[in-house]
Amino acid sequence: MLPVDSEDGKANHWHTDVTFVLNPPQASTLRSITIPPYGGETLIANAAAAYRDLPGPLRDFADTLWAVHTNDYDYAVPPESRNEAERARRAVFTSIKYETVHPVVRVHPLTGERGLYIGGFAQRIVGLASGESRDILRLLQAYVTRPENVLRWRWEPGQLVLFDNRITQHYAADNYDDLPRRLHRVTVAGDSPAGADGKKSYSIKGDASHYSTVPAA
Ligand SMILES: O=C(O)CCC(=O)C(=O)O
Ligand SMILES: [Fe+2]
Repeated sequence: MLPVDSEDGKANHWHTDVTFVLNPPQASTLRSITIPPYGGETLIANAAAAYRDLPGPLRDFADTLWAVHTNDYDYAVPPESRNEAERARRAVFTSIKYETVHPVVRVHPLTGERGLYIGGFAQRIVGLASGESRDILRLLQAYVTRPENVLRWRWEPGQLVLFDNRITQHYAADNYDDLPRRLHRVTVAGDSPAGADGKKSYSIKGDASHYSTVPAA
C-alpha cells in the first residue's frame, strides 16, 4: 500500500501507473482517507475509446508503433524548482532507472480490446527522434484526454475506486489549494503487454524482477 499524500506532491499529469517496468500493474485501487472540501477529483480516461476514435489511417499507424517508457524524466517538478524533500523522493523513485519498450496499441489480455498504451512515462517512439516522438505522442494523447473519454470522480471519504491500468490513464486534479488530501493506493500485479501483432514488450534497462508477477494460469 502506497500513501498518496498532497504533502508529498500531486499527480496532476496524465499517466498509467508504473508503465516503465516490463510487467506494469494490471489494476490500481485508490481509497479515500482525507478529502478536501472542494476539488481533488481523480480523472480517469478510457484509452480503448481513444483508440476507436482515431481515424482509420492513424489507427493503422499507431498499431505499428512502439514506445520507450521510463521513470527517469522531469514529470513531477522541474529540476530547478525542486526543494530538498522533492529531491529526496525523486532520488528514491529513480534509484533504479528503467526503460521498457511497450506497444503503443496494447491488446487487452482478457477482452482482446485494443487501447492506446502511452501516458506520461512514454517518452519516445522507437525509431523516431525526440521531437518527432513528442509530436506523435501529443497527437495520440489528445484522443485519450478528450472530455468524451474522461470520467471525473468526486471523492467522498471512505470510497474505493478500482481501475484497469491496462486500458486507462488517470490524473489527479490540483484544484484544492494547500488543503490536505490523502488516499491509499494499491497496485495489482500484471503481465507484460502484447501489441496488435502479438509481439510482447521488452526491457532495455532496469531489472524489475522484484515487481510481483502474475502466476501462470
Ligand atoms: O491522487 C490521485 O487521485 C491519483 C494518484 C496517482 O495517480 C498515483 O499515486 O499514482
Ligand atoms: Fe497514478
